[in-house]
Amino acid sequence: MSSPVSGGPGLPQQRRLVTAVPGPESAARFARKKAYVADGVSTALPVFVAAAGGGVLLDVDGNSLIDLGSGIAVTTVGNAAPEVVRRVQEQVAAFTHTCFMVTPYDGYVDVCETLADLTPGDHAKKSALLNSGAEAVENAVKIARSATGRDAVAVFDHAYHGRTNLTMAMTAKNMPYKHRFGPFAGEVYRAPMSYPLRDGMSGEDAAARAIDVLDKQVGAENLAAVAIEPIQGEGGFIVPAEGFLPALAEWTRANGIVLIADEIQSGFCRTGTWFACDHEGVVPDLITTAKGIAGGMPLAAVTGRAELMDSVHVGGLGGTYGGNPVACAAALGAIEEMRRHDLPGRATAIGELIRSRLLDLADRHPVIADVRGRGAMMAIELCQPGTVTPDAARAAAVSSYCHQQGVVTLTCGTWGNVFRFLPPLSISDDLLHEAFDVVAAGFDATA
Ligand code: PLZ
Repeated sequence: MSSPVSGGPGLPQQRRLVTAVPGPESAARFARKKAYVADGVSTALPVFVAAAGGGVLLDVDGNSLIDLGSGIAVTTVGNAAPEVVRRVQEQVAAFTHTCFMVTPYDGYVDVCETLADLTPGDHAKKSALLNSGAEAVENAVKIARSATGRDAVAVFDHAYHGRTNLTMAMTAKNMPYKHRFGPFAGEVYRAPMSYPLRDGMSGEDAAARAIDVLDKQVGAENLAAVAIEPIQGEGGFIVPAEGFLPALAEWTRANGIVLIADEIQSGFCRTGTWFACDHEGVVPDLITTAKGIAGGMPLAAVTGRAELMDSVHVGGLGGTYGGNPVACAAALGAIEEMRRHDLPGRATAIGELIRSRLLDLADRHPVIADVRGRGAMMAIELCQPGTVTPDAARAAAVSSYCHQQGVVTLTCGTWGNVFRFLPPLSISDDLLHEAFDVVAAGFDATA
């Protein structure tokens, strides 16, 4: 209802509370949300945003909050990043849509060429552009099935791949993603994930365990694809033990199975490299990207070996909006920001700062059973002290404390007991320190 306020990095970079959080303006808007928006669409923090940029969100009450969520790992380059705004404005004034399947345009091809360059591996690559992460995963499975002539798809415990019918089947957690939404797509099989805190296994042993399950319960020759998040996102920021991903990649290669890396949450500089696969030199056959790719505009992609991508018949891939010109302009702007400001390097530095703050916190609070993650994708898992029994209530309590103090935090995990930190890479060290002071105070206040 209100007219937009300018955001971007020019917004005052501060935490400043002028009302309770949420304030009266947000509360009034939330009542309208209740009246007109389906209850199934929930919100983590009922604060309505007026502008955002750098490392802050400005709400309609005039509160300035520190952002440790980036809209779930989307505004990696910062909200309303200058190069995204500039290119979107230019594009939106030139034309907003033609449908690439009707009459093509440069932006789409530019994004595909850039993806071929940035994604892991030196082989010839091609891409198809879609609207959402789930749609990218669906298309990766279509391509893998078409290329192999096989049906089965393997996924992992704690996996999250989306909310469409096929991707619900691929997602592990029932509540809230799958409950009462079945029946689900068939030929999806689940293997045990490497979860160092809970299984204590080496990467090689955890891979052998997963491969044995797939071999015995599905059969390698029936598998079209193995889909995996190289660092699991919604499932709890689970970083598999070193060696797990390379062993899996070797097995899929030896058996003609398409390895799909779902880098929708971990990709585009988030973990300190362009893609999380880069940390162990894993080269997937197909990679799915979305979120951080376009600075907040809806865009997703499947990128992969040219011969796999081209196994699909002409006309077999597409969609009305996939690779929309405005979203492509945003992606080119976001990638320009990532290159210009060395955002992989910035993510590494942010990761070091966060890790040291979290290790310090873990020393003082035995409820923190694990500090993990890479780059600006960090988390702590909360358990009853001395055990691995999840403590979701504590995670919720600390998160709610942070929200009230003007720090936007998110939780995740199969048991809801993981506190995750995904700041925009445009955030300053000062704001990060201030945010972690608040997180620390949250642990003290709820002890
Ligand atoms: N694959 C690895 O992280 C999206 C989901 C939020 P879409 N994660 C955030 C929610 O509750 O809906 C995600 C992901 C990974 C796929 C997806 C799906 O991406 O763009 O949300 O469809």
